[in-house]
Amino acid sequence: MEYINVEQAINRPGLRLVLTAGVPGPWGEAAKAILRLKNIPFTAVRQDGGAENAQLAAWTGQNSAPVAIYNDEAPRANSLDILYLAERINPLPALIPQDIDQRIEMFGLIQTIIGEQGFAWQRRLMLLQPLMNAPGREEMAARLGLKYGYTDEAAAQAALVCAAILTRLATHLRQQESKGSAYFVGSSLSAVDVYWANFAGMLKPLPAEVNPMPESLRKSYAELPPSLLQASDVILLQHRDYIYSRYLTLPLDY
Ligand SMILES: N[C@@H](CCC(=O)N[C@@H](CS)C(=O)NCC(=O)O)C(=O)O
Repeated sequence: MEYINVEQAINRPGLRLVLTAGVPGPWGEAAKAILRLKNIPFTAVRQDGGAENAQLAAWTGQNSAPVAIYNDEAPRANSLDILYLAERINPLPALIPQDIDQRIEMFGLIQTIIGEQGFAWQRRLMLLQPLMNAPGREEMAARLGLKYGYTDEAAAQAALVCAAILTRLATHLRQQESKGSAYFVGSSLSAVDVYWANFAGMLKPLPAEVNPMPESLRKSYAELPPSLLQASDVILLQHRDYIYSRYLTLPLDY
């Protein structure tokens, strides 16, 4: 993926999307997938994972990715704000259900996958644990740990929280399957399908042929404790593979 830097991006018109370069950050991958599904063009702007990203902080008030900046509107650093922006720029295909009950169901599921303390948040605490005292990684790990609430106690709990979430997501998909639907909500694609497809990589990354992520990162993702392996119902990855095959673009490009 070609990136411009923050300085080049600030005065550009249109949609700029700040993304972590070189790794498949699930929040960023999901934001890209949503924009691509809707055929919304964007300029990719570089963020360096775990680094200070001082210019990004000065521009957007925070230094994580993704951030969407649309013309001269305020930067959107929350994934759901980015989703709503995408729905506004191009309403079709709609990824937020019209039906209010389905909408409530969908946002609850999304928050459980991508939100603070959700699946990905907890999984990140697990991935940070071996880095906290790793030689040469201390500065990055300390920065990420501080930002995302790392404590040894939280990391020790994280696998069980993740497992409980995965079990619930799998139950949900099984219930949908019994009604003849391959989707999380109702009988068609919604944003939660796109999020889960992109976040399932934190359980099992897509293979190297379509996802050339750094080997060290792939190795750390592969070390799953028994509680997570047990909670990993095959339907979770079958859903991911189905959504990629029908709606999303491979190989990943970051
Ligand atoms: N608030 C964000 C989540 C942002 C987030 O967790 N970003 C991570 C993705 S791995 C990140 O940028 N990590 C690298 C860093 O903080 O430098 C959202 O709702 O989209």
